[in-house]
Amino acid sequence: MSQFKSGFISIIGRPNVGKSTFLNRVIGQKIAIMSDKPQTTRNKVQGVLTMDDSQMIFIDTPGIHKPKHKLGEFMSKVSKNALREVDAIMFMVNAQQKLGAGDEYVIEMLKGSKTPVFLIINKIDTIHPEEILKIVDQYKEKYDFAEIVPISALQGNNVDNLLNTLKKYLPEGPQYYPADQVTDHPERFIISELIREKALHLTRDEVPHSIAVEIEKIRRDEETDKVRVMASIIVERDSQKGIVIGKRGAMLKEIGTRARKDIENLLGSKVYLELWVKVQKDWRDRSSQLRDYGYRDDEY
Ligand SMILES: Nc1nc2c(ncn2[C@@H]2O[C@H](COP(=O)(O)OP(=O)(O)OP(=O)(O)O)[C@@H](O)[C@H]2O)c(=O)[nH]1
Ligand SMILES: [Mg+2]
Repeated sequence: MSQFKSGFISIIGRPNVGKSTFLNRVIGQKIAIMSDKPQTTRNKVQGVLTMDDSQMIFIDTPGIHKPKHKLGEFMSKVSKNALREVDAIMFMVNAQQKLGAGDEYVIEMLKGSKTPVFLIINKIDTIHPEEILKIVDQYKEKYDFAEIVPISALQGNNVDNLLNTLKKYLPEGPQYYPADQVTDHPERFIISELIREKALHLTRDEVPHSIAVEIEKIRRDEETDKVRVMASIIVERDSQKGIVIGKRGAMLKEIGTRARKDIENLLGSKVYLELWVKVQKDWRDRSSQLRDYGYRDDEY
């Protein structure tokens, strides 16, 4: 029998290319939040895929962009750090987007790395198959990729093939995590992210980027088996607070209803969710508040 294989695989690329969508698809569970807004992912999120003959640990990272504040700098560090000490790197691009300065920047980061880099052309469901070859040619000129794999993370096209190819690049190794563990993050983190996701989906412009979520309390009521979650949505200005609360609280109620459904799915029990909105002026540029909201420099 062949030996068990295991290893770490980083997923990097510009914002919005579908990194978290891919992670959730292969893990078969929502552990990383997704949205059509750029810069959705802010922390490193590890997803563990255990099979009979292998264990792949995927590392989802924040989309690489030019930081405009301390939060952006933190995100950028997280992404860069994820390139170290992994067995393979998936550089994901969006088939709909032209190879631009953002991709060139990522390619520069990859130069000098000894780790095999896969070019993943995602969202192929949105283009004509003939276009794929053109994209492949453009990227081939820029870097010597170990493999080039077109996929649709949303629809699942070619994802199994990608997993089989990745497996070939993994060394023989131990099973790092128990087979039933899908992520390294505690439930508390995922719950706060699910709330942030709903707030992201329902707001626009600068508001989604200005939101953080802080869990105040999670308590299971032994008698009813209901879980009570108390959380605050943090924004940067009073005007944003007004938007997140909405007319007669309608927006906050909608965020709560949507988040509660996802949290119930995650926990497998009924949830009672209480949300507040707080203003912390310019929190994205304040080190101590970044730490409070889970963007800690020592945790990437
Ligand atoms: N049509 C199509 N849309 C996709 C595909 N993969 C992801 N998307 C969409 O692209 C958007 C961004 O997806 P995410 O998974 O949040 O992207 P990301 O790369 O993690 O983004 P950041 O966390 O901001 O860096 C969402 O609206 C997804 O539904 C795909 O294969 N096809
Ligand atoms: Mg993401």
